[in-house]
Amino acid sequence: MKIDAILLRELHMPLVRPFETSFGVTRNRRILLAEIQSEGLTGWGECTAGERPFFSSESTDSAWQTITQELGPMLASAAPQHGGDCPRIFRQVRGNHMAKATLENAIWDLEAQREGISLSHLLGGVHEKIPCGVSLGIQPSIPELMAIIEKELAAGYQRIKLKCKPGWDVDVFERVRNRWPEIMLSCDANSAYRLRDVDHLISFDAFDLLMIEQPLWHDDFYYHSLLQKRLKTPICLDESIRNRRDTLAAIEMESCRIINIKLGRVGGFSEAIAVHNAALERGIPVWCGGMLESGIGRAHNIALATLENFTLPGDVSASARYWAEEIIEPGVTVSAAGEIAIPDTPGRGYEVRTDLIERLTVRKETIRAFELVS
Ligand code: OSB
Ligand code: MG
Repeated sequence: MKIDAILLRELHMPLVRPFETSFGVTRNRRILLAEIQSEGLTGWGECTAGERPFFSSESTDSAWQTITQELGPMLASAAPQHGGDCPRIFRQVRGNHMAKATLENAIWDLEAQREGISLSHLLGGVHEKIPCGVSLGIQPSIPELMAIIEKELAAGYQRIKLKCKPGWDVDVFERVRNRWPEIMLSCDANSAYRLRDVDHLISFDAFDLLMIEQPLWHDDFYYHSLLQKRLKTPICLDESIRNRRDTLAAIEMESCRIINIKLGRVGGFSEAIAVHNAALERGIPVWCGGMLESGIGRAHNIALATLENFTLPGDVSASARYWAEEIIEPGVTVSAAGEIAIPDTPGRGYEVRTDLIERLTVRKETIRAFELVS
């Protein structure tokens, strides 16, 4: 496909409520969207980098730089036939997975439109609906958390994930389990614990958690493997898994029994599919993580989660939980059974509200191909 134009924008979008993790609080998102024009079609991609480089080393500003200075010109100079061509086009740039995914995912969206099939179908998806859970941030008090859980369970969500850190863990789990002995419950530490906390982490086994997500260092496999040997509860890795090789290493070392796949963290749909397939072949279930995405990233997550081995409820939930105004139409909704129905229209399956996007845009830049030097 001939790339006619690449436009990168930054949008400011306030969350309907703050989201607190062990590494900080997010109130307002600074979201980058790539809009790629090709042969009369428009593909959209979203950057999942945080405002600060706390979840990973990327940030909104680092991704802006990498996309406008490096990846955008590389893509504009290439003629990708498939989304799967992007890793080769970007191969000289190390890391910067979230920046790469922003562009690669827009090409997959374009490709699905060109082929007249849904993005889910293009990816090889098999599920017609996906099970949904919610990720609940650290709250000012346990009663406030209990009220939120009550509301989300009433809405139908199939799994409750609690963000945790030292001081917001076992007391919270105990209160939640006493009130709801049967629910699917998990926790996510975002690397908040250290080896001195191993006995404390073992005490989490009393709460019948579905998994403990990323308890130790963000870049570790070895110490997670030692910890997993001592825990009954499965460890799920998020931050540590950057690609297929990491997936194989983690499974081989028994660092985890479950994997969270995030499109941005692994660099886009190609690598996400490779991680998925590696886990599937080794009997390790996966689920789709979230990064407080707007509708574009959410639509991409939904398509990804239709692949066969996405068997556990993901962190992909309704648009209204994050946004007063959503940039896709219709916004993502979740049924009373806690499921999202997969759209079957060509491409991402949700219309883009360009008027609203324009209103929320604080900067935009057109990216051109590298000048040819003679
Ligand atoms: O670790 O899964 C995480 C949000 C920001 C950064 C990291 C994480 C999260 C979430 C939120 O858990 C998931 C969502 O609702 O989008
Ligand atoms: Mg996580």
